[in-house]
Amino acid sequence: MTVFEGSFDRASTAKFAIVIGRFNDLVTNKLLEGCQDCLKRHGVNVDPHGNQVDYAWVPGSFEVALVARQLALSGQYDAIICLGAVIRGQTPHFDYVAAEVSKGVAAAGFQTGVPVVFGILTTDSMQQALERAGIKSNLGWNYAMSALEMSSLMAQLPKPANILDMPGLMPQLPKSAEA
Ligand code: INI
Repeated sequence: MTVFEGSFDRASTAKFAIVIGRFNDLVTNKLLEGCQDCLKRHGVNVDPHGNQVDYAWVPGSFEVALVARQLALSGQYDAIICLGAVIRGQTPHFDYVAAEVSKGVAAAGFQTGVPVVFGILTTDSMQQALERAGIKSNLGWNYAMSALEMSSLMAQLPKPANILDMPGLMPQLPKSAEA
């Protein structure tokens, strides 16, 4: 039998997209730096004008999953990395945004078969977020490692026997084409 395990040695040929929320960009820009640093040190050309990494900026974490799903459906990427920072405030808003982005990012991966990395910090304070975005460690690095590992692992796994088993990849007919 087989043991499937991702490696980090095909990084120079893989293609990635990074979706970044502008909300709390003090934090998300730092996550992006950590992410790019890791990819670069594994041989990925992170230049936005290069041919390995595309970047999509969205208003906030709530929008991240929609864009990640669309990018994944394009079939152009080996992994998508979602970066955002949801920080608890005085109202329940945090809970709604955090719940939707976590469900949405998971759904984007399930529906498309493309690894979609959950790089969304959910913290009680800006201090906690900054500590995870460079002051103590930078989780952007870890998110990039997950993308490298998962892109390699998915490339090794057996493909679905039938394209119909991947409903997310079925073309959507316009309403007017339905009988
Ligand atoms: N977006 C975030 O990324 N982090 C937050 O902490 C946040 N809070 O707390 O409001 C936030 N809100 C914006 C949201 O993601 C959407 O962009 C907005 O609601 C428009 O759809």
